[in-house]
Amino acid sequence: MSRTVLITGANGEMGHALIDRLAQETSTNIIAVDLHPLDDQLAAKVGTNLAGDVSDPRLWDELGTHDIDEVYHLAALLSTSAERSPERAHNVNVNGTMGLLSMSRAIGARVGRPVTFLFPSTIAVYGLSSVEAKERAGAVKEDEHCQPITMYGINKLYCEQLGSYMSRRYGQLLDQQQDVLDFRALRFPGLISAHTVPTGGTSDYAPEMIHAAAQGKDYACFVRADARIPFMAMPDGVQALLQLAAAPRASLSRTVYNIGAFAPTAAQIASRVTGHWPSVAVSYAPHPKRQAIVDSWCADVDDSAARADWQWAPQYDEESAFNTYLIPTITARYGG
Ligand code: AKB
Repeated sequence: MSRTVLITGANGEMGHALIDRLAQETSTNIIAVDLHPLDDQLAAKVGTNLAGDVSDPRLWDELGTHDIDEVYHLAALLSTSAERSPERAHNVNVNGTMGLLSMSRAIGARVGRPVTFLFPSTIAVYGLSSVEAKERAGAVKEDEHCQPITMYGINKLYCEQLGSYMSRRYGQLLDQQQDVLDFRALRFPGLISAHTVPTGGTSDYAPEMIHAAAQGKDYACFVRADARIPFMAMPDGVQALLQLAAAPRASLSRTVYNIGAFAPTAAQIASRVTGHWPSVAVSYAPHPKRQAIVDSWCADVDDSAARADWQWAPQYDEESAFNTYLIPTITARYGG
């Protein structure tokens, strides 16, 4: 049976990876939305390609005419960008999400089955009050330490709750008669892709360092050597989204799940990088605001709920992420 999926933020890092993966399925019709026109190689892989702002009601109206089965709402202003333009972040991250949730429930009501809404949330929803508190907390569970200090974290935490509310209000959790929306969220760690370099995030130091080194460039890291947050290889991030989307609803004990893979310090990432590209130097020039953001995020996540409910297990740990995915693929990308 064929299905129609909507991907917002299609031009972003995860959009690229998700489209590459879904385009391999002949039964999937992809509607891609981004603020900017899609890259040519990406545009060739999607059925419908729309340029637009996710907070624009005209876009919701246009998308609402399609019989969409699944929404992957990837468009967002990430943590560093959101600190630079908090009002804009609120508009895109919150108003855009609310508009797409309402659009999804209207589609669900029209076609008579629930639209599955996949929401990428983040470790930015956590807010530890000090480095000592962060160390003490270790791997945090979903309901612990949810006191975000950034606009982005606040937006994402609120939208998790908004989506969960809408799912109860318009989904089978509350009323069998109104089963039109099925909201599911994943809290992603920092994602590292071998194909793209992120912009606007605060976990960007890891991918920036790796991609710089592969091009023979030194890197000045904007957080301290001892800064630690969880990371994940991009293929695992995409796999997690697809796996959660496909999980039987009855198996889900929550609407929001942590997922983890590995949690190195910046120094541990640097040591892998310089171990492989010894001519490259990594130095540390912490940026006070970005450092404070990373210090407030958890050092690691407890993802036992995802492991138990929908058998989440990352393919890549730190060793294999570097040795079998990142280093070989990035080396090939920059021509050895
Ligand atoms: C960011 O740094 O803002 C994102 C995230 C951790 O959600 N990569």
